Amino acid sequence: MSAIEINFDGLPGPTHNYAGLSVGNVASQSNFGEVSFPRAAARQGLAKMRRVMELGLVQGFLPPPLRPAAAALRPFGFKGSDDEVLAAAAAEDLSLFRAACSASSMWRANAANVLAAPDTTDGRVHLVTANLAGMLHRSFEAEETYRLLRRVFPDADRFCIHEALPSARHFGDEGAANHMRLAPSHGAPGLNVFAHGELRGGNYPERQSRRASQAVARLAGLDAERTLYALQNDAAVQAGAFHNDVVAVANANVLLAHPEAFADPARLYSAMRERLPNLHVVETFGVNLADAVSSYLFNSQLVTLPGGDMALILPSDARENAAAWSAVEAVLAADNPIRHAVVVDVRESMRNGGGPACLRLRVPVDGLARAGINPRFLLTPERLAALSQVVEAHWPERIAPDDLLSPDLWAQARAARAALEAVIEG
Ligand code: SUG
Repeated sequence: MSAIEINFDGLPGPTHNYAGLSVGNVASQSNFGEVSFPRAAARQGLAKMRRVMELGLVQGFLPPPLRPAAAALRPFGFKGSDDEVLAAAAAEDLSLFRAACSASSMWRANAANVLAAPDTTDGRVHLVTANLAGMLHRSFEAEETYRLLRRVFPDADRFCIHEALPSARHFGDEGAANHMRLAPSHGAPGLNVFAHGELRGGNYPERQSRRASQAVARLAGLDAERTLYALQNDAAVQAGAFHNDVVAVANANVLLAHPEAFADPARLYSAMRERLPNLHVVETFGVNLADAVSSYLFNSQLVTLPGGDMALILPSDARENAAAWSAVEAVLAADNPIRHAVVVDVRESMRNGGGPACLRLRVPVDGLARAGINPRFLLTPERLAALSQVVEAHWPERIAPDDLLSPDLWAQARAARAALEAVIEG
């Protein structure tokens, strides 16, 4: 059946800031304490969504949850009004408070694993909410993400939304950022490749556990014959590839991966070729892991355009890195379906380690499933314009680290959320 893929982008929230919360994420660590620009972050996110729509693709969006999240702090014993909870947490446990302020839900590749209908036992699209157990601030996202996904995909005949796995390190699950689907086309049965880490004693945590990926496959009823598990390369994780989508991206029958992305690439690619004979593994040369991590070349979105060609939607950082850009030119000149390079500026997100691919959750749907999506979360030019207006009116221009402590900022974030909800429901 003919199917398309819809990218649902996370809208960067009004508290977007640089609190250095993610160990192993080089950008997040190195920009700790910098001034952030939430309005610019949201503008950049919306401009990317607009650019993808201009390519002729259907575009969805996912709103941010309320931050600071007083609700996430209450289980730790903080009591009173929301402002009292926030003020007490800021005074008693600043790092916990900062975790509750993060706008990290913008990186919706980490919202859930998405399993395409042709691959699941019951023929529905399955979304398994990610527990994001590896990072405290990200673990706060799971519950609301689950509720949001139910709201966006309400048609239970077409979609099955799963709650997150238990939130424990042994079941760490980072969602679609560590999952790749390869298939002759979006509507055909495909091969699901789950990339995962393991405890190897490195300085940087390995966030995705194989056990979690296996549970995801089980929950969705994936055919074991069409499911592969691939260990991430230790060197890539320790170079800052905290998610596999920092070093690899797949679309339909194309895999673009850094040569050092996986622990045993030869074995993985031959297992993939056995199941998908027309697989293109696109090689890149001359981009070392440090360049891959700083340019986010592999964190591009690889999309199929309506005419059938593929385009890479790259961060401007890849355009500015000589090694990365020569690799892009070589990829475009080589014999593979990737024909276009589209450069987008998502610098505010990049400074926290999130490129174009991190910002979106891809959902493959046929016509009936598409009709079952809540249209309020699909973009039209009008809805995009309305979102832009809310951002211009309510998102703070800049946040310096101490601003997070200000009740005025908390009030502004609440007003922004109310205005956004009014647009969504309006
Ligand atoms: O989980 N950064 C995110 C970036 C996620 C990128 N997503 C994908 N690769 N799919 C993370 O490390 C930084 C927040 C801070 O430092 O305030 C942060 O959470």
